[in-house]
Amino acid sequence: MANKNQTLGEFIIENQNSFKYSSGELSRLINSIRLAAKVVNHEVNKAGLVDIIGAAGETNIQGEDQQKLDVYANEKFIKTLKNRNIVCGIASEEEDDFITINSQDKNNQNKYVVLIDPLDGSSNIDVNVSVGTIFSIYRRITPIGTPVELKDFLQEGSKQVAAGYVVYGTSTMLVYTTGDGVNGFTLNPAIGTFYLSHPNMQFPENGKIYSVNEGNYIHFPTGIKKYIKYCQEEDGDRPYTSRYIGSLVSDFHRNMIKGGIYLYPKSSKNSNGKLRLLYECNPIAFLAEQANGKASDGYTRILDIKPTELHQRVPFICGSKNMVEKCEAFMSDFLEN
Ligand code: P6P
Repeated sequence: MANKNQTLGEFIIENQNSFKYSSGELSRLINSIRLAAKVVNHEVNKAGLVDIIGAAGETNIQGEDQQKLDVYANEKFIKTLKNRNIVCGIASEEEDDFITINSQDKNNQNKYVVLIDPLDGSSNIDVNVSVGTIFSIYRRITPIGTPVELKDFLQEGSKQVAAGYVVYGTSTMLVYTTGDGVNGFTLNPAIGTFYLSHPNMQFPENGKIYSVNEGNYIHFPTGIKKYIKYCQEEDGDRPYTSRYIGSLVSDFHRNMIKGGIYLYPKSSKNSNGKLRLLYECNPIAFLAEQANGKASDGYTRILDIKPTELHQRVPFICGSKNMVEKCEAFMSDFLEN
């Protein structure tokens, strides 16, 4: 039972035994993410003060200008996970390929792999808009003690053992699930401690917020266009309110608390949408379902999609269950050829 104001450390210990694989390693893994989140939070909060924002002059595998804070966050999470010697492999949006940890150590009994988007929404950094870190954790499927393989990362989202995000906003929060509900912890920066501020987070089944980049409207499939017009019609509790921050973690976090739907559909510009299945959509979808919400690509449950590539993109519709199902109904009524 969650009691408010419990620290994250106390919560992890108290709930460790409820986790079916409870061996303490996952607790140590969540603790290492907690540490990295505090270190990155410190840099994010002073990004405007030192010459750490602005492009690092390089582009990442996504072909996007790599902001220095992207590089910093990526390095910090990878270093923290490596130093704690808890995982056997890491995949990151900022790394072309997955990283093998301690493959030469025959005594390496590490059984978890972590996939991260170290700083999602990084285009918001130099305009002081909130950004986030997203993480996804699986048990490896290849033999313990051997080098990790790509198949350890290409597991369906339904196989995740834990997932969560850090949102660096007006306050910094760590929100995660191990498959037994979603709990949110707020950082007290004065003492560097996360406190349980949002126990058992649940999506309202209905909401009044829709989050989509309407600048892409003309490129959307017909079903999405029809759903957006439905959101804008006067009827019952509509029109809805449009809120789009341009940071998945922030839009998702607000919608989970207030009720709403987030859409990043495919379009004539992006045939599979923009968001990455493994370290954006799967962890967010796991959280959504654990919070009584829903996540699909418009037709298929996100957590059922069998990944084929580390950085593959999928269309993403996620949020309050009734809103997602209404959008899916429009998608099926206007099936695209
Ligand atoms: P657009 C940030 O780059 C991100 O991956 C999500 O956090 C965000 O919701 C989306 O892309 C914004 O993309 O094309 O609307 O700017």
